[in-house]
Amino acid sequence: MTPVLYSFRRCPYAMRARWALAVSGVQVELREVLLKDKPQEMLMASPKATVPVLVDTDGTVIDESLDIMLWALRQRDPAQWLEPESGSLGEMLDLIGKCDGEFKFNLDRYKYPERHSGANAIKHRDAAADFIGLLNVRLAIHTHLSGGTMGLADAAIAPFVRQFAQTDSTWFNRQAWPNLQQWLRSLTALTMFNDVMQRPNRWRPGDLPAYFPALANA
Ligand SMILES: N[C@@H](CCC(=O)N[C@@H](CS)C(=O)NCC(=O)O)C(=O)O
Repeated sequence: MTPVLYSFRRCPYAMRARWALAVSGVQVELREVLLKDKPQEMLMASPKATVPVLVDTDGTVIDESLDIMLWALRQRDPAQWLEPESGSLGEMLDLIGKCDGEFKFNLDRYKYPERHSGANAIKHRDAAADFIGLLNVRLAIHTHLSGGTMGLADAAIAPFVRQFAQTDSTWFNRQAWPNLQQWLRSLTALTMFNDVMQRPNRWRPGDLPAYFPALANA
């Protein structure tokens, strides 16, 4: 039996969960869903109805992306994502909390002002930019958010910074955040990120299982 992950390719929360699975090598059966037409199997496991959702072999359900990352990395952590070179795991979790809290709030209103009763996109872009500036300062010290190699915080935060960058890439590229821009370019150029962003077919009950990450010798 293999744990099941309900996922949506373009969701930044699902991306970071897949990234941790990819680096840990903990394999799941990947079920790609449509947010507009979520399968009953997923809704029964997690009525909260957000992706990603992990259903473990013993039936345990984990429906928060960060918890899925920790679940995978606590089983296998060959790249030591949970052992930052600089700072502590607690400090990484605090930084991720800032991303998921205030930064995500402003990102949503910058990206989709029409979905938030006509929020002022520029005001929210500039508020979100405070967090980007903070990351840029951290990245002047090390190439990654918690040292010289990639860790949990990089994978947990980069999918959201990528969304921020893509909202108006011309504007983003003009900003003076050289360390942050380089960090984002290098992370998204990784082969592993490419694997995380593979386009799966939509899952339907009865399909043959699609495993993620793919086994090297499969
Ligand atoms: N806190 C959750 C948030 C997950 C989340 O909000 N995912 C979005 C997609 S990116 C979702 O499923 N939204 C419900 C919907 O669009 O129907 C986590 O970290 O897993």
